[in-house]
Amino acid sequence: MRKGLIWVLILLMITVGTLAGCVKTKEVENEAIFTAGTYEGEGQGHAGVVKASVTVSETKIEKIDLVEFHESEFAVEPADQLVAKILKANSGEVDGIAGASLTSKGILEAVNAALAKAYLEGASTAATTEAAKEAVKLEDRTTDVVIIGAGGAGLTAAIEATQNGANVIVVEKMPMVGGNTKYATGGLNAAETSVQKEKGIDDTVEIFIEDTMKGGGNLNNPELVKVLAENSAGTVEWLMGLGADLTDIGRMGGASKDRTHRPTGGAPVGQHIVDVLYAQSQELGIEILLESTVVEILGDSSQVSGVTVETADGNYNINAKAVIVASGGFGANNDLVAQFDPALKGYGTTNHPGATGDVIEFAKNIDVAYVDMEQIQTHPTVMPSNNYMITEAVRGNGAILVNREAKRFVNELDTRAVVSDALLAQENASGYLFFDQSVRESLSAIEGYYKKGFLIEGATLEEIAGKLDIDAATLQITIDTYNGYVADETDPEFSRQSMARTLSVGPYYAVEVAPAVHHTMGGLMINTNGEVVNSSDAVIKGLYAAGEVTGGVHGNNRLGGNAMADITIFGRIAGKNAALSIK
Ligand code: MEZ
Repeated sequence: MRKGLIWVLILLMITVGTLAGCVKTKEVENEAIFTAGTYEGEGQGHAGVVKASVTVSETKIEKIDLVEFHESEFAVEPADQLVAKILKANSGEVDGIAGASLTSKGILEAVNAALAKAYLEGASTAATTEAAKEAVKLEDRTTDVVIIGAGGAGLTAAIEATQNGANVIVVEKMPMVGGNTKYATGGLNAAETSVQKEKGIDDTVEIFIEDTMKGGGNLNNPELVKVLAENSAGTVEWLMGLGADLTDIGRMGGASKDRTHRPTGGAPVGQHIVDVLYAQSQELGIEILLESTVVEILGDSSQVSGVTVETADGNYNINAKAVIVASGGFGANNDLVAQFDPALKGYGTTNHPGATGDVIEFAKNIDVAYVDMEQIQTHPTVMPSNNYMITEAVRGNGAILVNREAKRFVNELDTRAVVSDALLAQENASGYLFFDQSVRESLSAIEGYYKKGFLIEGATLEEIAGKLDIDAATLQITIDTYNGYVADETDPEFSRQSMARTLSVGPYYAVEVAPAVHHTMGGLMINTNGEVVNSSDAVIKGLYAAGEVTGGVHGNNRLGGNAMADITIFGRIAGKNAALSIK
């Protein structure tokens, strides 16, 4: 029944279509189309007015400055890409950047309003007509394994496949590697590691499995969860062998043991792991093609044979014996998110702009099976003002949540679904993440938030209560009560298990937080070998997948730290098996 509903939604999505057409545009060269000068134009972006100052010579758009731009930090990269695209096309008639549609709309409106003032009479239409779109066929290529996506899963798979003797090409639509992995902060979950043993943490693979199944509402595929837990320690060793620092350990929501591995001092894990994987891929000579979008998987529901790639210069096929899909989830595509979970329409997201679920489009001809597409997770502690995620590790290291009545309202380390719902039930559908100087000093990721100016600071509880406009006396009672629970090692109000430290050392800090879309748990159905299956439950020969593009590992709620484990563990499995399959 559920599968039927999913297919209706997928068909709907296919008809809506989310991919921008990538075609080569012909330019009008050496023909005067502008009156040289600098012109201004305005548009409406996601977060307000976008104003562009556009400088043109007689034949060319020379420079674009976004002189007014209020979009979030996550929109800066796509905005730069769009400006580069307009300059390259020498025209404002280009497609927006996937995943940043409203920001793109604002920029394009502003640039085109400026260009309208610059065009010589009649030239605008002439230029547009001349820029008639024309696909160019480039020369095809051949390799052993082609990997779609250069995020954490794709890079990991590329390394394993290469180390197992395959020639590999990685195809990435964004102008940089890393995907969502570069935003991961909290850490990577693993049980029975050498690092845990050194710290005397008594964890087991079985407890890791239990936590993951319970956290996912037992909707997870237990076989995949077993693979995740059993291979976690080995993968931590593998990453450390490549030079990763995973020697600090913390606790995330829904975990009953400290098993979230992260760099020394609690530094953000994602960019570090991307740097390690990228350096290794370069050392191995792996070819990574950026700004190259896969638009089709070649083959059918029984066997695949490569991919079709689109670039600004044209299209070509990469013929391959195996294809690994590691293209990530769809958290940045709110139209898709809302089709699967209408309650999330209009939500912000923690995802990078490329997380748009392109697999729905490029795999539509091979009848892949999808699982759990409607399972979409919100992360509870995201700043509503700019969609910046404040890592769960802050709570793991001792922070609490208070509402506008200055009271706690939830076990802060319950699963994300529970904490998100609790936040939404508060006044303004948000709350304050609250901690003291000792928590700040325990986690270096917090220094980043401090330097970015995200934290509200008060020397005393009274001062910070004033800044938050909440009742100081109630806040004092809340903190005293909580500190008592820490001392007693029991929280009779909310049954919080891990209370790392009391909140008693000023200054105190707070940041307003609310839920935003974080992880799409559904995706391609895979087996324990990382092979993709079709809608008749048969393996599609030569097709593998890993990471957030797959479904089944996390059930209805992914535990913090399990994404980094998922991408690296299943990335390794897919890479190795793809390479071995072609020998
Ligand atoms: O795995 C995650 O999503 C995670 C640990 C996020 C975070 O809060 O840092």
